[in-house]
Parts: sequence; C-alpha cells; structure tokens
Amino acid sequence: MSNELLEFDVIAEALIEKAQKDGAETMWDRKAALKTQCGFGEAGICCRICVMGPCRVSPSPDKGAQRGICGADRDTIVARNFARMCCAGTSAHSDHVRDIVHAMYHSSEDGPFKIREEGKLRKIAAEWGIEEADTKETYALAHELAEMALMEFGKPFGTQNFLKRAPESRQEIWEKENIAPRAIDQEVVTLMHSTHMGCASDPESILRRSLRTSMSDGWGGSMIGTEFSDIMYGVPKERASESNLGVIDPEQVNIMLHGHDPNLAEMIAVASKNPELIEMAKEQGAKGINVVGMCCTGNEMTMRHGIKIAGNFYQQEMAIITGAVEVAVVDVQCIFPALPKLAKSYHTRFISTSPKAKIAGDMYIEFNEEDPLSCAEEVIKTAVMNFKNRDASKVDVPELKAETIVGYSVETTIGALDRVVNSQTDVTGTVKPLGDLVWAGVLRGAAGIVGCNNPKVEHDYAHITLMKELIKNDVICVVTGCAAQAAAKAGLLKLEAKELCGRGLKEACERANIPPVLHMGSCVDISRILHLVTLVANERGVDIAELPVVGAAPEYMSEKAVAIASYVVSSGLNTYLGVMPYVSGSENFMKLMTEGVKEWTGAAYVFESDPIKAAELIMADIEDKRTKLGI
Ligand code: CUV
Ligand code: SF4
Repeated sequence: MSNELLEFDVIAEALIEKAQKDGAETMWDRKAALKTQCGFGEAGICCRICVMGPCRVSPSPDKGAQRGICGADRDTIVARNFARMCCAGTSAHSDHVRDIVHAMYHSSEDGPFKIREEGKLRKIAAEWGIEEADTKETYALAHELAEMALMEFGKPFGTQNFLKRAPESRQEIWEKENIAPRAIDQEVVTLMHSTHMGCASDPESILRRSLRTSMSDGWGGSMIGTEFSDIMYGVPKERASESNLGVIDPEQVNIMLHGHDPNLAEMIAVASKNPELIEMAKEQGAKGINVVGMCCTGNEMTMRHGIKIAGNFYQQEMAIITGAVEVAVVDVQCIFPALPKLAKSYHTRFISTSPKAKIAGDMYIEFNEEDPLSCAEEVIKTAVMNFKNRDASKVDVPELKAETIVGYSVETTIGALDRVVNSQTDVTGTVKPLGDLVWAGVLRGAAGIVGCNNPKVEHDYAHITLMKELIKNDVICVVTGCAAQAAAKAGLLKLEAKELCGRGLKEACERANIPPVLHMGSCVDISRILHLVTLVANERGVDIAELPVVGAAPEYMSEKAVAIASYVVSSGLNTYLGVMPYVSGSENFMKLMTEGVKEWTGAAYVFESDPIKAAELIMADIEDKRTKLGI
C-alpha cells in the first residue's frame, strides 16, 4: 500500500513534466513565480478594510508601526481578518445549500428533481415539528419543509433548528456563551458589520462572533445541505468505486465534474445514461461516456452513484494535462481560474455553469433549476462532439487507480455496526455498538480528518501520514473532502487496509466488514460527522467534549475550512490544523484560539504542521479524554 503512495507521487512528477513539455502552466509554476509570499499577509497583520489603508502593522510589539491609521492594533486586525474568513466560508457552504433547498422546493413527481427518500423526508419534517409529517402528501410536505429550510437562512427570531440534536449540555454551553447561531444570513451579515471599519475591536468578542457565524454553517447550512441532498438524491450506501487519475478512460468520452453542488452533477449523471447520447458518442468513435469526479462534487457522486474519483484539489490541473478530458464542467468553489487557459493547451473545453461562479475564458452554459436537464445535455453533447478533436500525441493517462469503498452516511454506518452485534439479543439500528467498542477500549477513539490540499505542504502526505498513524493506534478515522480522496488514492478506503491497524481496530473492521477509514462524503457532509458524534454522546449521556474524538484538517486551504474548524471547536472537539491560518501576527489572538476558547467551548484549535507530531498530540488528547471518562 505504501508503494501505491510512492508511485502516486511519481505520477504527479510525470504529469508536471508533461505539462512543461506541452507548454502548459500549473499551480507550481505560479507558486514559484510569486517568489516569497507576503509575510504581513501571512501573519494576518495587513488591514485593507477601509480605504485609508492598506495598513500593515508590525508583528512585534517592540518595533515598527503598532497601529493602523484608525488606531486598530494587531489583535484587532488579525481578529477581523479571521472573522471575515469565517464569514466567507460559511457563505460558500450555506449559499450552495440554498440552491439545494430551492431544488427541493421545485421537486415534483414528474420533474427532474424528485424525492427519493420519502422516509427521510418524513423523519426530518417531524424533527422540525411539521404537523402530520407522516401522512401529508409527499411533495406538499417536501415543499413545506423546503420553505421552512429557506427560513433558516433569514428567519427573524430563534436559532437553528438542528441545534436541538446536540446533547443538552452542549446546547446550554452555546446559549451561555452566546454562540447559538440564529438565521444563517443574519450571522454572516452581522459579523461583516462587526468587522467593518470602526466597529468591533475587542478580539475576544470578534472570535466569539466568528464561532457563532461558523456554527450557522455546521449546524445550519451544511447540515441542511446533507440531509436535503439525501432526501432528493438518496442516502449514500456502501459501494465500490475507484480513485485516481487512472479512472480517466482514453477510449471513452471523458467528462470531468468539478465543484460542489449535487444539483448539476446529478443531472449530468442522469443525462450521461441517455441512450441517444451514448449512441452519439459511439458514432464519434468512443466506447461510451465516462463521467469522473473531482473534489467535493466527486465525493457526492461517488457516495451516491459510485462515479469514479479522478482526484482531489491539487489534481484538477493534472486531469486536464492527461489530454484525455473532453469537457471539464464546474459549478462553484475550489475551481482554479487557471483551468480555461490550461484547457486551451489541449482540446479540452472548460464549461462554467453557475452565475455565482462564472469563469472567464471558455464556455458558459447556465444551469437553471427550472430546466436543469437541458444544461446537462448540452454539456454532454459538447463533450461528445469534442472527442474527435483529441490530439492523440498529447494523451497520456497514468495507469494508477485504487479500489475504494465509499458511502458511509450515518444511516449506513449504523447499519454496518449492526454486524458486530447479535441481532437476536442486542438492540440494532443505533450507535450503541460504536460506543461499546470505544468504551471497551477496542477502539481508542475517533478522528474526523477533512479538508483540502495546499501547496505549502507536500500534497496528500499529511493526510495519509496522520491517518496511518492514527489507525495504527486503534483510532478509527472518518473522512470527507479532499482528505477522503487522499485516503481513497492511498488504498486506505478498502478492507485490506485493516492490515495497517492496531489489533483492536483491525478486529472491529473485520467484525463490521468495513475499512478503518470511512468516507463520509463532501465538505458539507462534515455535518454527518457532527451528527454521528452527537448520537454517540447522547447514547452515552455525555457531552461531545468528553468523547475521545478530535477533528483535523492537515492540508486545508479554503475559507470554508476555517469556518469548519471554528464550528468543530464550538461543538466541543479539539481541532488540529496542519497549516497556520493568518493569525500568527497576534500573540493574543493565537492565545485565545489555542487556550481562551477552551473555557467557552471545552475545545480549542491546535496548530501542528508535522503530521507525526500531530498524531502524537491527538493520541495524548484521546487518552486524556479516556482517563477523564474513567474508561
Ligand atoms: Ni469542499 S474546500 S479543496 S473541494 S476539501 Fe477539497 Fe472539498 Fe477543500 Fe475544496
Ligand atoms: Fe487601516 Fe484602520 Fe482602515 Fe484597517 S480599518 S485599513 S487599520 S485605517
């Protein structure tokens, strides 16, 4: 397995070399061209919130400018910059979720958006207090629930509905510390206001408000996104898939789906099965139509359809460099603006589809929720008709791909856990077996490992190293986002990976017939992790902060990840970040993040770039939690 990882790095090198030969530019060329990145920006002490600036203050209290023109000091400047990252991250997740809810609002028996999981629809509707949730007509109920969800973005009173899932102790903490999130849009707007020139300057207050805004993502937008996508597109189930660039098939028309919103991806999946379009592909000399996923849209599609994963964040350019991608179609988030230009070095057509993320440089076919299939069909036709334009001399698809098992929604995970109990005598359908395994010490604990790639660290190395260290120590890993795809490529999402585990985890994997690293989906699906952890806490009658569970984002880069870290800390889980956010310029703010916040939420941010050291810290953390629980 470790060989695969090594070979995989060889692929990266080979493709970067190919890019040079093809005259194509990659992120590494651009990183080199930037030379040294800005030290003030990196430390978070450059303020350009008003036009008297930009003001860059000194990181040192002993020399240089101590304050911006308005008098803001480094603590205020760092805090405000951090807060605005939380705002943007929360906005990205939640606004993409708003589109999912809109799709559900437009769902109908005979339209393209349907309700596939009526049981889940009724369950969530009842959870949210809709009357007669078990008897109302399906689509009437779906529309009512969608309208209620839209109110979660803008309701004038009250807090997020899903907070009630959490243990009471946690809900009390959120109330007491004033971090229970109200309407999502309100939380973002009010924090943007707070961080406007001449508003909040108290770093503690700004951090607290950042947590509350981020909470409206984790327990609001993201959780709605996960649950509603399941209702419309199906609850993910265990299924086999494959991952890495080798899933691109030179004999077929290849369509690379990249972005986040399942609405577009689902429609492309449907349209790609249209026999007329497949026939058209054959007429063009291809064997068929091959849809492959990249980043979170790839996660959504592999979880629900087994669509193969071409790669994670840092491979988006490499997929095009293979020369065998007919169309790269994208919606929102994590898409390099470099792609259209890169595509021009090959025959690839780049198509953006979202008015929120119109990307200049090639095609734009707008995705419209009222007529979603026409966009999807046009994308596929474009790909099919582009097949003949391929330059055979530029096609070079690396052969490597790994087998992968995906699909561990909360429901599916609980189903898998039932395999470890005696169905005649024990309760089934709950997280009790998981709690039992942890309490018995068979599993020492669990880690949610999530987030992106970042060229500041060797791609996938931190993800894989951390996961391997933890499973070796009997810590089960649940993964999402690009971390999940790193695990997939390294062969950690297959049953055989149990050989890399400690004795306890290995035994648990054998009994439940699961891999030691569980793919739980996309970034918004971190809400699945929150939900699972919450169920365990409730089942054991403890607070989330008492559980031997941690969060980690070893290679993150996005503002979304900053919001995620903040809601995970707010939920009571220590969160290990492998890349420094832009806060090192304020010792006081760093102290608040790594210590102060512990007093409010029972958890903190931990900064550690070395994954081996991070694993050691996590093990000590987990063992400490166990001791305190007396287990
Ligand atoms: Ni939403 S946010 S690079 S695709 S995990 Fe991947 Fe995940 Fe980060 Fe983006
Ligand atoms: Fe400078 Fe203050 Fe304006 Fe920031 S808000 S740019 S520190 S004057």
